[in-house]
Amino acid sequence: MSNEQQPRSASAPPAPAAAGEDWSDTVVVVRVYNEAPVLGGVIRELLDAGLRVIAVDDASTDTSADEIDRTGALRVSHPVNLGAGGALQTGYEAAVTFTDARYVACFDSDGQHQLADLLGMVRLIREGWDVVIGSRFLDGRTEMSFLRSLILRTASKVLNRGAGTRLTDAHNGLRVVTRDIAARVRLSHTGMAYASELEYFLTRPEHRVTEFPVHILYTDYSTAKGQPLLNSVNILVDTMAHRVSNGRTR
Ligand SMILES: Nc1nc2c(ncn2[C@@H]2O[C@H](COP(=O)(O)OP(=O)(O)O)[C@@H](O)[C@H]2O)c(=O)[nH]1
Ligand SMILES: [Mg+2]
Repeated sequence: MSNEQQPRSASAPPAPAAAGEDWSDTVVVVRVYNEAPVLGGVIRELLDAGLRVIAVDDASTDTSADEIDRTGALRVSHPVNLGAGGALQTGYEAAVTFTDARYVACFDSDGQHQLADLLGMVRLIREGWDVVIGSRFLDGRTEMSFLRSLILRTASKVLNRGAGTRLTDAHNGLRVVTRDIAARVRLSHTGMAYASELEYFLTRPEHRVTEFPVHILYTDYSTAKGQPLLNSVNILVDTMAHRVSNGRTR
């Protein structure tokens, strides 16, 4: 199978609410690091829609673990902070070990991701894709600074050149993958540097990969907590470094 991205058009209507649809084929990994003020609302919305949720508490020092338990979601806790990549690896392993879900999604606990986007991505992967990656650049809904946009677009170009893909947003945290793919992910980077490693794996030529337009909300809460522009710069540098050290040849 070839890696044929056919991004959903920018005019694709947002997915309607979950009402009546069965989402039990999907488990959502929600990584949590000190998100007590908002994570309850995020997880409850997913559970109320009928999705299964595994929350990975990455050794939070606030009351996040209690907040997770109050929602009734399955909680897996790290004894020490491993970073977003380590939390994702744990989440994928837990999803495959503890559920029989066909699809494994990843959703931020900081309120930046939208349920409607996730549901649209699940509908899309059911059509036969292996990987559906969210993109902030397929429509104009996500507002971000020119500089952040430039850096993220450049990182995507670097990845595309190395991986032979045509992604518009290579570092979007909202992703849905098949169970088989989730079972084969082996991240060696645990911190934010995991992103390039993951994208190179997800976009391997044998995987059927596509994008779906998503709206990332840069709320006061999430920006205050830490979406520094430096993150985007790190992503770009890391993507280049990863390409140099792992440069895939297709
Ligand atoms: N920043 C950060 N986030 C973590 C960590 N462990 C788990 N997470 C969670 O991983 C998700 C992504 O982190 P976030 O800072 O929002 O990164 P971004 O939105 O991808 O730029 C959030 O739900 C965090 O709560 C960690 O050590 N650092
Ligand atoms: Mg986030």
